[in-house]
Amino acid sequence: MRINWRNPKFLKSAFSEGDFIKSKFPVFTFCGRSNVGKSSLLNMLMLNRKMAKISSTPGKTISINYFLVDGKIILADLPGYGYAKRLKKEIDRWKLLMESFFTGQEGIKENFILIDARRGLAELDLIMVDWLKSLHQEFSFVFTKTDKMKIQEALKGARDVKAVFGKEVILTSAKKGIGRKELTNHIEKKI
Ligand SMILES: Nc1nc2c(ncn2[C@@H]2O[C@H](COP(=O)(O)OP(=O)(O)OP(=O)(O)O)[C@@H](O)[C@H]2O)c(=O)[nH]1
Ligand SMILES: [Mg+2]
Repeated sequence: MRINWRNPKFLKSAFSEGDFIKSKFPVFTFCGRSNVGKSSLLNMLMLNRKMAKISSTPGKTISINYFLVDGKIILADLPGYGYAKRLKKEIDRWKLLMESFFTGQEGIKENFILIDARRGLAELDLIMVDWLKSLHQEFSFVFTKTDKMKIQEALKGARDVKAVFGKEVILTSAKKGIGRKELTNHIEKKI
């Protein structure tokens, strides 16, 4: 289905299960480490620099932000993990919210796990992968910030991920607008 990406709308922020969207629309999520570039990538997709908030204090709010695009699909900006300065009780809140989201949110079609292309998959990302698998959730990998490295290195990283997981990696840079078409095509093919 074709989507007009120029027609996004912020729906709401969810802080607990009661806030989840009762959706008849397919939901695509964006998850990954704090500061990996989730909100920036969403803004690249929606061609709007201000739609998803890019905060200067990473990992500050533990909420899920929903966007409706073209009245057809929902994109969910999930709270990041791995923020070093987070308190234990905040980590527990993150776990609780994520667990109830992945089991309780209707219509989740696919989850994009964003990985900083320079870092590759770290331990917490692997835990996320295992967790999504155990919940029978579909996922794909997206490399972010590829503008910060040589393209050959990013491609090698993507090949390494493919060798382990058997999945193609979508290479992106929100700064340079790289990978937008690939990502939008990927989503449009799924609905
Ligand atoms: N060079 C470069 N910087 C980027 C890119 N994407 C995001 N950034 C920067 O990385 C920082 C974090 O970006 P965000 O989009 O806020 O990351 P996030 O994953 O949403 O962070 P949290 O919501 O705090 O978990 C910001 O300073 C962005 O400007 C990119 O493609 N290239
Ligand atoms: Mg963010």
